[in-house]
Amino acid sequence: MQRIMLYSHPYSPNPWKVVLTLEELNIPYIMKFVNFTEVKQEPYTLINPNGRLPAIKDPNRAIKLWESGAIVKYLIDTYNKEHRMATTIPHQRTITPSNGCISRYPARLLITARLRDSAI
Ligand SMILES: N[C@@H](CCC(=O)N[C@@H](CS)C(=O)NCC(=O)O)C(=O)O
Repeated sequence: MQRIMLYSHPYSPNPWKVVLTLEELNIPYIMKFVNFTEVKQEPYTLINPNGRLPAIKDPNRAIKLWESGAIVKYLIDTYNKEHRMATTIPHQRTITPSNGCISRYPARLLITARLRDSAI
């Protein structure tokens, strides 16, 4: 598998949701930091026309993608082969926020336990 390119910034939160997802799913990646002064101009806007971080390029599927929630969903849908993250139980998938990757980590276990306790 070729490494995914993640465009990121050390001090902004949204790219780190993607990092957590890549790490959790053991997806190989390279992280490139982009200065905020460069996000609204080419070449970065050729990757993300919205001029915001994060964005990814996945050479395995020839895909460019932006919006952290969309990226997290794409990575899970594409690479979550061992179900390390999102639950496979349909009603719990519905309740787990689709763009809140944080909730898929230890908090997911908490949510699952609470759902079981409250018998939703
Ligand atoms: N909804 C977007 C928000 C992206 C966003 O606002 N990114 C910030 C950094 S966390 C950014 O790029 N700011 C620079 C700018 O808007 O010029 C996402 O979740 O990816």
